[in-house]
Amino acid sequence: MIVRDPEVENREYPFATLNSFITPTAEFYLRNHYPYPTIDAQTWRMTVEGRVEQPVVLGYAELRQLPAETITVTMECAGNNRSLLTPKTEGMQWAQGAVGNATWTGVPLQAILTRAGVQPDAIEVIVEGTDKGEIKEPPKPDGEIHYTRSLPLDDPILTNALLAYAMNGEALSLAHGYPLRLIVPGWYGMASVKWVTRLIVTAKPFHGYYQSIDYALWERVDGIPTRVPITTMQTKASIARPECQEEIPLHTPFCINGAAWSGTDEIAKVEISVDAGQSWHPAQLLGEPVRYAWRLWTYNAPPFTRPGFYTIMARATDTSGCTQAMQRQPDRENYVISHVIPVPITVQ
Ligand SMILES: Nc1nc2c(c(=O)[nH]1)N[C@H]1C(S)=C(S)[C@@H](COP(=O)(O)O)O[C@H]1N2
Ligand SMILES: [Mo]
Repeated sequence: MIVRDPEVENREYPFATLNSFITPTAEFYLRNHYPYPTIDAQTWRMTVEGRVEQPVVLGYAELRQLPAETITVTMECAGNNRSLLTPKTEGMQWAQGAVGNATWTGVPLQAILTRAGVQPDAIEVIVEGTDKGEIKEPPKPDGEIHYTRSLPLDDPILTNALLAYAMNGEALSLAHGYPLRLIVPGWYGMASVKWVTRLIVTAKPFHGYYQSIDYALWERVDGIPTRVPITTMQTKASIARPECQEEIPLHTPFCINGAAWSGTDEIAKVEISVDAGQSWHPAQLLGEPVRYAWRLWTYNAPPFTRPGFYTIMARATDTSGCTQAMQRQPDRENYVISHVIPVPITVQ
């Protein structure tokens, strides 16, 4: 694992080593804003409050007895690939490994909300984590805050959101949110709140720090830049090997491999270019499509016959026909990095 922060545990997967559909838990990236909270499963409770018919309080043992579901979900941090942006931007300087694919087991969020009974005027559910701390850079509220995000109640994604207590068939580790974390399939990782203690059903749009200041971006509405929370993962292919600056032997066939994912659709195709985007060739998609999970792919490249510097690229197209852009949209600032990223290699 590559460590990205000496103070709070933040580390990423060395993406070049990608070789399995499921990311082993020990290799799954970690994104933490605050030190780990102290959790005692005996006394831990999750409450459901706000615009509900009856507030609900659930303990760990009780939650684990409710009807459960298991889903395979690829989670990518909205800042993944940030270190490859020029000019440099603020934030954790992730390379390619702030992404992973795991199975998650838990109770559908919807089932818990139904149990509490959502009042007719409710529009969002706020999900609060136990972890807390002080924001360092302004604009910031005074004092400590908890990591908190909300989900709109009318978004179709709500029916797939899971309150998970297990990851890859084992009890969730503290680092990944023990005892309970939200998993929002198809959305960037910031929505999947760890160490969940409180669900607040609300009749007003939520504008917490991690909703409207951080993990938000500019979207043009009638031409006006408007602040909106980051949600759906954009369609993207990422090259594992060759790595940036890798040396490829002359006159030798070589393999290009990686993964591709999309928050809304399945991956329809991945195309490869070994000539800086002049010509594109289809990669082979491995395995079967799994909704909300990435698709591994591989491409057997013909040998280079002349030494020199080359640029390889991969671009994904999803089943609704959307292909990754070649250029970055500047409105996205330091988040949602989904344009085609060139990988320079040397052939000798
Ligand atoms: N409570 C809490 N939940 C959180 C975070 C956090 O710092 N605190 N980080 C979020 C972000 S930005 C990401 S990308 C994912 C990372 O999940 P992981 O550490 O299990 O990989 O958790 C999200 N949920
Ligand atoms: Mo993230």
